[in-house]
Amino acid sequence: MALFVTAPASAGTTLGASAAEKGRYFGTAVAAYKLSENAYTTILNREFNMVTPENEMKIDATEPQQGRFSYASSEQIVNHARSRGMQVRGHTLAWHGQQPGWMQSMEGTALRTAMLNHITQVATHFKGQIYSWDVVNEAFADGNSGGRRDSNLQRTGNDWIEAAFRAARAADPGAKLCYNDYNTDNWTWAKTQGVYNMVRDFKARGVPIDCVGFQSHFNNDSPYASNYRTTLSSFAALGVDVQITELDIQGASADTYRRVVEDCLAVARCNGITVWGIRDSDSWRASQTPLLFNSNGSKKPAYDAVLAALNNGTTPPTTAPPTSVPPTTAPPTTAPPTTAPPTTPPPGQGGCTATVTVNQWTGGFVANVRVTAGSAALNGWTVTITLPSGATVTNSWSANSSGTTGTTNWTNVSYNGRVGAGQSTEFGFQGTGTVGSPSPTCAAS
Ligand code: 9MR
Repeated sequence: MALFVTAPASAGTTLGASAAEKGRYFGTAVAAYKLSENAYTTILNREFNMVTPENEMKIDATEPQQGRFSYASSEQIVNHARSRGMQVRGHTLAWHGQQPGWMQSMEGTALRTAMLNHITQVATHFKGQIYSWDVVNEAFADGNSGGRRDSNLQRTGNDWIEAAFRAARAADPGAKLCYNDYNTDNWTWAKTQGVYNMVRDFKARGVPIDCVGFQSHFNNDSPYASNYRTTLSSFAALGVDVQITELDIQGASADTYRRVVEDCLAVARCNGITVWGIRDSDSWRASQTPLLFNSNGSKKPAYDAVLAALNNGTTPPTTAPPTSVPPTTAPPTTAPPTTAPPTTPPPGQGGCTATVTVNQWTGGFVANVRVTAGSAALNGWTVTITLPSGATVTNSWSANSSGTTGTTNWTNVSYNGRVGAGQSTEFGFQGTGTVGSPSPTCAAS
């Protein structure tokens, strides 16, 4: 008797096709000088439907001398991709890194003008050919400040990022405009919260931002964390798309790659995933063997895990789903009522619970609070948290607070008051001092 194992009819056999069946793309960074290498383009053309020039669209490549633009290698990649039905992510219009010498020595108004001109020229040149632009790259500082990185661009004024986005929108209104960064994958990290607050502010003030890129270079210093899905869904809840833009994983754990794919598939506004190179030998960190293909071009276990995850994923609902945190209430110990309960209790009557996750460092903290509706939908909620003396809230998101010290009441904002039965939403705050392990209470309203 013969046994046949058949894939579901809809299962794709390549990364790009399988991602497309889930309404997403699967991309890679591409180096122009490798396009003449057959082994490289064979994999590229077979597997991927999104391409990011690895270095060719950076400022030093596209404007090597001020006012003299150079597009040969970037056009080579764009033409290779688009002639084969692949789309292109543009990377990057404004960055402290890889500036040409003339820009490195600039400051102030002259630099601001030069930056805006660069954005206008390059985005106009590629107008209509770019799926999404990394308009600004890596503008936030590492560590616990949650603030901006110092650079000559930052020193032109804190509004340099929004000025960059406005110039990009004017030049190519059809491209999605992204802010892109690394070490912003872990929801509890101050840098993540800093970027989150900027995006929330941009959305509130109408700055034209459409997406946030999460580079997702995972390694021993910046490992994948299980709250990654919370990061993606929290940003998406601000009204932006999210994209995984430079994925590589030290050691290429198949399990971690699978989880990253599942996290993207679980968030409706996660548009797709780009890995930062094809073969391990193509990686900027080749010694970490972080990619999906061996240096000889063969598929690694991580490749199989990614393909399987893409094929098993289900189409998510159009609103961001709750992340998979188990319910915090214990199951009832009493026997169920003998009469059938109402199937749809009125809003709020099922109560709510709240849990808090704290990231504490010397002198400061970030607290993330998850509000979970009970057996009925919430129309609004209030969470009460008592802060120990010495702890002071300096900043918060996705809730309004009654105060900054002592007993604080946190109520929903307009877009997160409605929570379906058994569903969750999140808010958070940052502060100085030591917050300990608060025990929040939740009341439905
Ligand atoms: O992969 C890129 C490598 O070839 C360059 O030498 C390097 C120089 O800055 O940039 C690498 O790509 C970076 C990307 O542009 C932004 N995020 C971090 C990437 C890895 O350094």
